[in-house]
Amino acid sequence: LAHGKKAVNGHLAGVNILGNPYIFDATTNVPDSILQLVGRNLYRSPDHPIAITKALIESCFPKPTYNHFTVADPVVTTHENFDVLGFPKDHPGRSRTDTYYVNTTHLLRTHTSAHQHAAFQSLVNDEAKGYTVCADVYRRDSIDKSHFPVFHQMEGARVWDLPVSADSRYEAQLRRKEIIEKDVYNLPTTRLAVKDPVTNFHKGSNAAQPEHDVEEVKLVVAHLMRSLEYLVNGVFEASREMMPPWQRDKMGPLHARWIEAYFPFTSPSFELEVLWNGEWLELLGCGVVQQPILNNAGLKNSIGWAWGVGIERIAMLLFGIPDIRLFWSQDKRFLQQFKCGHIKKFEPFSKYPECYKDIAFWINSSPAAASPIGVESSSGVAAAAGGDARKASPAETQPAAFHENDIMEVVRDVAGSLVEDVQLVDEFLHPTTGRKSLCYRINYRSLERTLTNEEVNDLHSQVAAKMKSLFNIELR
Ligand code: FA5
Ligand code: MG
Repeated sequence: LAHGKKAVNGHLAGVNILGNPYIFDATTNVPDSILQLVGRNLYRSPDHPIAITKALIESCFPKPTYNHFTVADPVVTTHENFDVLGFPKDHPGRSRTDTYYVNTTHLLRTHTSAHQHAAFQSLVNDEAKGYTVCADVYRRDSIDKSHFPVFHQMEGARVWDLPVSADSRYEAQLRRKEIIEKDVYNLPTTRLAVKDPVTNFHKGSNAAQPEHDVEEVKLVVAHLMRSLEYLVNGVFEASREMMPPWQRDKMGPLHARWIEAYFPFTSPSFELEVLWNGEWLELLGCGVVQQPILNNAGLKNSIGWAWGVGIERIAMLLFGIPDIRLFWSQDKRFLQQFKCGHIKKFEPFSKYPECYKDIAFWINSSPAAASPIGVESSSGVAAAAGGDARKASPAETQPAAFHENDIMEVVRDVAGSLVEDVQLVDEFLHPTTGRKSLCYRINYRSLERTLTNEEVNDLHSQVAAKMKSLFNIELR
């Protein structure tokens, strides 16, 4: 069992996650429906598309240069997930509307970067100069075909030693330049058409860090970009190979583009997008590691890059899997299609009918506006997140101000993976009262069977009831 609950004085006051007990408090907002998914470890079933993709990515970052890790337990401290990475105190990622908190000090990791510090520490005095780490990560997020509250990430990093003494700096840089350039040339990316960003490494918010040599940073960035293009090119080649020749020959290159990005723990930072089914799809974020992070981990004399990729995004591309919920399917018609080490196009089994329902409501002006994590006293959001946290939460007399991610959470809690997507279809500001009205369209569809009308109506009225009881809104 991944988790079991403990009752204290008749109240559900905590939870056991993978053998470790946690006490709930006013910050708790992790619902049961999410805890159910902890410990599934999809990447450990060799025939699962997540595991096949993980292995393919690892093969692009081979031993002995890179060590490969996985971390089964998703509970980390706020220090590991945010503080050590330099997240500002008011960063939106820390908010309870975005993150699942077990309690004030512990949360379900929102990214594999939560293990960056430990992974860098493991490189001190090690033969390896880099690592990959793969794990399940958790986010309160919107619901659609490419977003699910639990998904998998893989992070990679590579460091090079910096010369200790200033004398050897120039010579060492030349040597390193040679090594990096040789690496870069050895990474074929023939099938890729890439657009680079125009970056000014000298100034601006995405510049080289002050303690770095700009020429050196350019090289490290080139190595980073080529390494990731090599990865994407490899994935694309693998998916081309499963096409019939007549189709393969007609295919042009894969279009990709680099765009500038921001992460608290890298500078400069970038994201890589690919053109897929006519739309730009973000695959990964990356950048040159903030020097204080390396220094804190005992790598004072190193410079390095890091990246983080969504495994589902790559797997969807590779296998042609159309809906991110399918990865969690226990349906044999899904699971039996994949075999360790083989890439093959997913053959959709019959799609069951969809059923749309709308929910519209007025937002009442709320006296208790949302406040940042830690300061919040009224915990309607914890309540929104589900059963247990709600009972444990001390203050919940006032309905909370509504946030977009809250409806996603309510829907998920009521209907789980029976919902394909939730979209805001109408937004209206009343001209005289100034009140705002929102209308969301919920698309109910099971991947495994046809839902009955009664069933959908029942789910939908549960969603409405829950919304009404938890938030300061008025259903229309
Ligand atoms: C991060 O999580 C950074 N930790 C990545 C990073 C690592 C940057 C190291 C620099 C250095 P981001 O939030 O953009 O960044 O997520 C990274 C990738 O995860 C995205 O590009 C996307 O592929 C995937 N992803 C993000 N949210 C979801 C989601 N809800 N469902 C599926 N995949 C997602
Ligand atoms: Mg991103």
